[in-house]
Amino acid sequence: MTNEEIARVFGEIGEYLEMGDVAFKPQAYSRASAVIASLEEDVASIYEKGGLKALEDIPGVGKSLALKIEEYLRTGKIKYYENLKKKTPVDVSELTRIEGLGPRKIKILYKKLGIRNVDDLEKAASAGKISKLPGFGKKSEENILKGVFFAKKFRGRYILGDKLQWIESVAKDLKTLKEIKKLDVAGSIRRRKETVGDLDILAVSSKPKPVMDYFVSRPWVVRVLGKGEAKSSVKAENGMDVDLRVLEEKSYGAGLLYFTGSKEHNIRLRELAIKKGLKLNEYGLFQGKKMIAGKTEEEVYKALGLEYVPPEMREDTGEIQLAALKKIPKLVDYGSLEGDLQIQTDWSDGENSIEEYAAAAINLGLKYIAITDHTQSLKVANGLDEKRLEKQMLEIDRLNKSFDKKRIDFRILKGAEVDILKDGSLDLPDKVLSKLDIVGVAIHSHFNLPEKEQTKRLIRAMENKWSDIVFHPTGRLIGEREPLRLDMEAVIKAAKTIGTVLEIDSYPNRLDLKDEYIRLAVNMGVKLSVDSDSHSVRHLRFLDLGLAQARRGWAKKSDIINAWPIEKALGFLKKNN
Ligand code: DGT
Ligand code: CA
Ligand code: CA
Ligand code: ZN
Repeated sequence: MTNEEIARVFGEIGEYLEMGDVAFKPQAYSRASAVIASLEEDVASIYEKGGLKALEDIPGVGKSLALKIEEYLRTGKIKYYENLKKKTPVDVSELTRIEGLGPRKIKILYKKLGIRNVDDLEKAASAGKISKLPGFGKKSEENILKGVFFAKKFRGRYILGDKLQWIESVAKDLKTLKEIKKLDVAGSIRRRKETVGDLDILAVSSKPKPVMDYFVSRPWVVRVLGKGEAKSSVKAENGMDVDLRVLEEKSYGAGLLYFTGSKEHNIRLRELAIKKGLKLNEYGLFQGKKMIAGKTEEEVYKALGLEYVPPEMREDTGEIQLAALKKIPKLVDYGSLEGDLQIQTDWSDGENSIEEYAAAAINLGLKYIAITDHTQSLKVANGLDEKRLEKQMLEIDRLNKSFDKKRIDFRILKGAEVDILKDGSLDLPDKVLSKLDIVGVAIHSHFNLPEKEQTKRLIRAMENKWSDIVFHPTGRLIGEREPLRLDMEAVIKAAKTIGTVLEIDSYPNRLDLKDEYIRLAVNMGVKLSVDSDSHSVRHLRFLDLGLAQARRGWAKKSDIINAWPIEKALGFLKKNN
């Protein structure tokens, strides 16, 4: 459970070092931070089993970083980090989330104006002090104010995908207590909302007292916010609040329903109960004093005359009406993807080779992947030109042949994440695109065009005969960057007419398309793909987050082309070329 904390500290060290204009080291720390954040195994247990040596075996972790991890595990602190923080006491992680503010600018703002956090930043920008600094100007002051507004909206919320591993480890930790008979995570996390406020846990136990004692004394608890007989709240090491409620078995379903929410869904259900002369609360569904349902959620829905509603749909956006008609769609299942259509390798800005991705994908049970490295105009990502792409195709042919030979049922598709230029033309000529199985198109520049122009640009890219999929269509970065100004209804309509697939990018801070647009696309019969956007083999597991978003958008297997066998998926794309 310490992984997240160490990752955060290493990330901040990287940012501090960048402020100090150190050339090489910052990347080493940010890379190690990313690796540790997504490690399956807890560093504490790695260390316990193999000591310092085992820590050094973690990719990107050398001797000096391993020593720092050891120090943290032993003392709960890293002196080096504490010193950097003392020297420049600014909240780097909060400030770097503001678009356009990097460590260097943060340093100037601190040195010249004493800005330490987003509140200071807001005051200085509102007072017009920032535009007077060299290298800032009126425009960037305006942008900073916009960024502040955005950051404040996000405050106190966490990106689901960043916390899920930690959440699972907390649940596992609590389940080890023998007095706990059953345990589930509820709230927005169970609904798989893209950002979540706190962790709500429900448990069944006939002995709540030892459960409460155990909960508040876990080593990852930094503060007890409240302790009662059957409910307690704590603050965890990563800043998140955690609530634990103990329920009786006979009320567990009603409790789970209530604490899963959403609040709006609950209110609707309660109204429905009242209409039927019943009463619904977190203890059960009652007729007068008699409890008529409550042990399971299914039972409660049924007694209300409803079909079961999957947690991802419980947002009061029409799901209860569907449940009353027994028309809840069969949502796409977790783990049901056959392929992944967006992967960046070490040919551009990814960490792993094509071969390593193939091995990892096979391991996850996938049947095919498309290699979609960036193209030439994206220089920061070492984008591929025609020549290198041709070379990559040969490598893919070679690997596919080797699978045939070994009778492995797996295919690597040739693809690219082709940059959309300012006017909507594509970054590679048609004769190259025609050789690819998967042409993903994506916007990585000119984010600020007005809606009309941006919409026209994207649709023009979709109209290219060879484009198959729009990758991360709205370009948003949750808590960090607003979506592009796009007329999404027009984009989705165009996708329907042209036959373009729209992607659900599964990267935790993208989830793009988001639920609302997924529903719109599904309603209009537009096909989707759920891709990992991996930059490392460790990212392939994000696919389930994309599927969660797909389920929140009411998507079925028939809506998602890479949930289909490869021939069918390719057939669909070909038909539209
Ligand atoms: P979050 O934590 O902000 O991401 O969102 P939730 O949905 O997890 O909300 P939270 O943690 O405040 O409460 C958990 C669930 O408890 C919520 O989804 C529904 C239920 N709940 C909380 N407050 C109320 C309320 O005032 N009325 C009703 N009907 N349900 C409530
Ligand atoms: Ca919650
Ligand atoms: Ca809560
Ligand atoms: Zn991209």
